[in-house]
Amino acid sequence: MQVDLSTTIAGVQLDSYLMNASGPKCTTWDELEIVAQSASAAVVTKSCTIEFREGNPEPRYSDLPLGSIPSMGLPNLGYKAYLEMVPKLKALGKPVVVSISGFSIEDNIEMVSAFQKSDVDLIEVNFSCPNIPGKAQVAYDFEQVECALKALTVLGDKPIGIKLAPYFDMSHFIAMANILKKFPVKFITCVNSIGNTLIIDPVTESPIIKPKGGFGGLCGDYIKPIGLANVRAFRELLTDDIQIIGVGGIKNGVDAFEYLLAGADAVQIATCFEKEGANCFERIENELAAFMANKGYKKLSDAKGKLKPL
Ligand code: RRO
Repeated sequence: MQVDLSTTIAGVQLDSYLMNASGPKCTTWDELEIVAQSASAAVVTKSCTIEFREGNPEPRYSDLPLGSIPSMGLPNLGYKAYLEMVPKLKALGKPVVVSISGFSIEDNIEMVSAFQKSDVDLIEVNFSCPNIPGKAQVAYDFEQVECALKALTVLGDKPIGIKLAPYFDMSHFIAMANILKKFPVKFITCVNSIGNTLIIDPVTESPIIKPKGGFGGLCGDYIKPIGLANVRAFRELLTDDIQIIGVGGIKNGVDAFEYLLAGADAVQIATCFEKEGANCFERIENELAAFMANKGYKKLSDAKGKLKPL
């Protein structure tokens, strides 16, 4: 039985439910071209800043048995390079999602304004990079989120979404949902890595990555229950005009299905793409289709948000 995994985010048609996450292997033209040629439903860029950034000192990424811990520090080509790439990226035939991550509201206004005038399909504003020394995650400062959304949602008609940090308290889900409802935000992407986690190597007696004394963003299997809870909580608190892209620990079709039950409209893959390469999109898509077919589901909406209460 064929299962239809097509979806839409803010009116943008996606041929499947899976795409790459802003993060691994999406910084350079060559990397983005590989994503475009894979089964990823869209091409999502690495978060960009006003200027080119080298990023944090190495070692700044480590694989872990159940995931990874990056502290890349936003290495990217600078937003103008991505702006120039947009027509070429679009010519590869897939929706293009640009991720921006300014260091101030002014930075984000400059970048959102520029991409509003481009041909990108969606703009994802990253409020949750945990790995810049001395910079707090905007997503944990509700007042700042509100100020930023006020400024960023009036700059044009292209749909804007925001990439959220993981939240761990019901009061925070409620506070953030109430802010989101005040603005024409079209989607949220949750969750970013769990910031400021520490992995210690007991043999060397050192952290395993260098930046921030070893504090980095935890990714992969470790964070799947947190990602699922964030998607679920926001799905229950928000109205349907704000869609949800789930991310966190998806490495097979069953993981992707669990995010669907929690209420995700689409999902993004980070660590698994980093570890396995671009074949992961087709593999996970096939696994999801097979798992759903086995249950008799024909399309995403048959299961979307339909987590059954115990
Ligand atoms: O570049 C990074 O270190 C990074 C970013 Br921008 C982010 O949003 N999340 C993350 O775990 N790492």
